[in-house]
Amino acid sequence: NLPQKLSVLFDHDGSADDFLSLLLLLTMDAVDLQGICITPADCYAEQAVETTWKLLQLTQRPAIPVSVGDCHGVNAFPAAWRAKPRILNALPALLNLDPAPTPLDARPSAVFLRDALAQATQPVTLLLTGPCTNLVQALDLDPSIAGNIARVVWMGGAVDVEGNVRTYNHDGSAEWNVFWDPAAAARLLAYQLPLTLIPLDVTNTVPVSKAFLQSLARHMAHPWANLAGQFWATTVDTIPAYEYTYFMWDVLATSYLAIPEAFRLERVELRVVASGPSAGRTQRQPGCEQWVQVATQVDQAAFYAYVLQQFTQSA
Ligand code: AGV
Ligand code: CA
Repeated sequence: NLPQKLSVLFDHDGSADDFLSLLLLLTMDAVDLQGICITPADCYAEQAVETTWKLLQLTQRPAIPVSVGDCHGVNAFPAAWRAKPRILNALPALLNLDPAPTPLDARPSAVFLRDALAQATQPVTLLLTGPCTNLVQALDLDPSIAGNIARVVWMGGAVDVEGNVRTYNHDGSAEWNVFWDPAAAARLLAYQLPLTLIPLDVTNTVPVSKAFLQSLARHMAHPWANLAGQFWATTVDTIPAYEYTYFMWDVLATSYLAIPEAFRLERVELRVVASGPSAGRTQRQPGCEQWVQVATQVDQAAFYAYVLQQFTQSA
């Protein structure tokens, strides 16, 4: 008997580390990627679709369906961040690939997700590396799909640490993926699915370090190491007005699918602040009965070693 693969649906929002997550996911032999949804949050959808398709071509997976979400966060990402990944499509490794090799799935991501989950023949793991709006819309369309969700793994939140939102009229306590659509996040928690959060508490411990990039660059003869190194190089000028460091955010959440044993989790009762100066804050609230698994620590060395191994393995 072959061990059963993990059936995965991936919803990303088009920032550089979302694509590094996609590349990492596509290197995982134990993952069967069923479809990709794009949330137009930390990206412009058109560019994000193009990069997604190009990565699927490079990794010889052209049949994986791609859909775009019909959703708008109440708190938009800075335009400079959204436009930034456009540079990825101009890198020599991607520039000459077909920008639109297949049609986009005609359904908005919420409908795509609902259908994919309704038709699933085994429980599906949802990996979210942007806001959770598409999934919440899908659950609203048909709450019974919850029965086919094995687990939701979401890069989002800041539980016992400061957030990373630095904007007018905000106290800085929220993480961006939650802040984009706080109401959706609040509803996701209320759905009480098996949910594992990979919040800033743990992503803060894994910066995109120069030492890591140097070890990757030593393997630049390998196509994935080369491409990943170039993607990360586009992030080193992160706008100082907001932050000084780019973190492994989404890549860490993605690695959880393959190396869960490297993480320490805590069961927490959590609520989301819906509005006001702390909008999007994820806060412990004993007694609220919204139980979530929160990653609080990771074995950093094991994580960096895993990513390096995946991007340097022979295809
Ligand atoms: O808050 C982290 C989330 C992750 O999903 N994103 C980036 C990752 O894809 C928002 C974000 C925070 N700081 C950023 C972000 C920055 N300096 N540039 C772009 N996006
Ligand atoms: Ca993201």
